[in-house]
Amino acid sequence: MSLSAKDKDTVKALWAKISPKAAEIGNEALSRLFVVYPQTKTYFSHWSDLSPGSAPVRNHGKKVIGGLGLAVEKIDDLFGGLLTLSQLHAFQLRVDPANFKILSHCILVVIAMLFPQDFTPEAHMAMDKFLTRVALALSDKYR
Ligand code: HNI
Repeated sequence: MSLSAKDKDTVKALWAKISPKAAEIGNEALSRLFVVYPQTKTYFSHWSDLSPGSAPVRNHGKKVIGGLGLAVEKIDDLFGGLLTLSQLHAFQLRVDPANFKILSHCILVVIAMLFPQDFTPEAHMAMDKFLTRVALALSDKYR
């Protein structure tokens, strides 16, 4: 299931609209991840505070959305563009790839919540496909 030219255009247009709020999106998505799916907290047990909106949650939220911004830039070559991040998540962090789907879900929920007008069914589908491809690229180095 690759991204069509139209999917890519839709993702880029949505991203241009929402990326000014990257910090808020990241904070909301990670805050929800830890509350709704507390099993995901195991990877972050070295942090001082995992509660919604805490400093480490905000800080890391920015990084994750920055990673997504990179993915939008590299949308024509996600596997190459996300190689370093894939190696990090596979070899160092050893994040179970099932978690990518869970985080993607939280990101979609947050975009829908913050940008209801822009989150059309078409934008929803394109973003869902994009996040699925990003997860696949991030899992590429697992085996
Ligand atoms: Ni992820 C670090 C991007 C999903 C657990 N992650 C990062 C960094 C980026 C990033 C960027 C910082 C790298 C650096 O410092 O060089 N992560 C992404 C993206 C996704 C994602 C784009 C999916 C959309 N990461 C996940 C998921 C988990 C996860 C689903 C686990 C539930 N990531 C981590 C952990 C770190 C991390 C753990 C290190 C954090 C720290 O501070 O120790």
